[in-house]
Amino acid sequence: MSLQKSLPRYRRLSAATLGDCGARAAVPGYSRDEAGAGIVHLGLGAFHRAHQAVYTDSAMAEFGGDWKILGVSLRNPSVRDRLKPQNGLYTLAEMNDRVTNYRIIGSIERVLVAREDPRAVVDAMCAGSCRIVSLTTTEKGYCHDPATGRLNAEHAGIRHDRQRPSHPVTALGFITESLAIRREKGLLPVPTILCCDNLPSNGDTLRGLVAEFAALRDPELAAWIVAKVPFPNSMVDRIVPATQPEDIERLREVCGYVDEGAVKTESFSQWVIEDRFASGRPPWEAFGVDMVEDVAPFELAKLRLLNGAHSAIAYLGYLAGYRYVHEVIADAVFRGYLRELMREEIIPTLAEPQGLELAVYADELLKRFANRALRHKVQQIAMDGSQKIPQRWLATIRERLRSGDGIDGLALALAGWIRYVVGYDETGAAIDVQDPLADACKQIGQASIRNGVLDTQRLIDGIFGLDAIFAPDLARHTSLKSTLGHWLGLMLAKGVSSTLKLRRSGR
Ligand code: CS2
Repeated sequence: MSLQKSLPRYRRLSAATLGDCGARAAVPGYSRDEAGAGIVHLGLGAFHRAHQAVYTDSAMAEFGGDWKILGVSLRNPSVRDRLKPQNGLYTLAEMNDRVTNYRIIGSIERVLVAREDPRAVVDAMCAGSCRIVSLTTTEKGYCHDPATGRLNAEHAGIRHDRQRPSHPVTALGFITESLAIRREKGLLPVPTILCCDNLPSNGDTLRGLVAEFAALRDPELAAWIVAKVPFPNSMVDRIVPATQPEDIERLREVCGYVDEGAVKTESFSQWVIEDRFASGRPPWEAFGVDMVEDVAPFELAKLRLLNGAHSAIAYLGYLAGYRYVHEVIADAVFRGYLRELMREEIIPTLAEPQGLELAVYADELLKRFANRALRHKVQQIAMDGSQKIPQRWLATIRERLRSGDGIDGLALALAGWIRYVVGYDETGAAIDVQDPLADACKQIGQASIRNGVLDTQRLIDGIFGLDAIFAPDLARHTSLKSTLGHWLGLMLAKGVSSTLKLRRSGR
């Protein structure tokens, strides 16, 4: 008997096999063929599939409605290639240290790849059925300067979209082109543009960027967009590590089918949205979504505490030799540092959101980070730090410096990022730094070597010269720079773990 014949054959998840696949996983509780599409989503990564698509799946199961999602990958065809043979179906694995629950999600109708056919995406965004355009393109997808929140007019994608507005490549280009067509032809309904990325005041920021970009083409279009199209702010929260081949393998073993589009996540999920929709929305609030008037307190708490701690874990943890978030949290010295960072430096800058006690929230975060089943790689969080640290750390640092409060722990994290982006670790091995500014940072690192030794003040001055990240008030702040110099010097001399231990014993 050949090996091929002796192996059990596994079916691939699809509309045709759904009935059989559902033996071990929950299946969509509605007829997918009867539901129409109502949402176009730009940036169909794992996060969207583990968050908004799940809430929308629940809403359609309970209340019906034409809210299926037309997913758009802006560049990479990989999600489309995985989901197409599965008719858009995929499995959500919710994992904690004891159990994993599997559920098949049916809310994605199909996937378009913008780079292959940009006009098909514009048409979908202009369709009468499209009532919401939502986005998770990650921080760098907004083509802006994180230090100011303003458009980066020199961005290659923006330059392209100005020259060829009918065939855009950026999210800003697609939104502007589709709204220009709606305005010109009087096409209804007016869609709501719902930003779901971890940006400060994400809806307002996106509206400002779209208006800036549209004004380059036609100031009246920009004014129309600002007057007519709502861009509610939202706070999204769910930890979604990238799916690994072993996750797909495990799903096959447990559930008995192959799913190339599976995503894994924790059981926790949160979504807070400002309830300003022009043309309806799914009844998400029936599934735990908070519809509020003002998202700001929730969003600041989440960005500064969860994402701020996450980035500290990523850079300091990586340098200390850890590869997964749960490993960093299992180290008592790191845990102590993070707890203190949140309680002593971050929480005092925050207004308490209604119904959320921040000290309890911070402790809960440490428990979420300790989830071993997720195997969340620190390198995933470390990615694109230049786009993340302004809202995660720098805003907090600025506020504390203004009010004369200490920034010791935050400066240590920032020193960790600077140490990391230089591009080699504590053993001298190269770090795979994934960041739009990776080359610039590496060059600054190299230019800071004097007689074979890294000159920390030169390095700090060079990095603070990156004005897309550091506004002039921080770049000029001498005491911040000297605190950073202290931590960087210690990290280079003794390593990150010893630096954290020395700091603890000195307190
Ligand atoms: C993480 C976030 O990769 C990162 O930068 O900090 O993706 C984080 O897991 C989510 O924001 C959690 O809601």
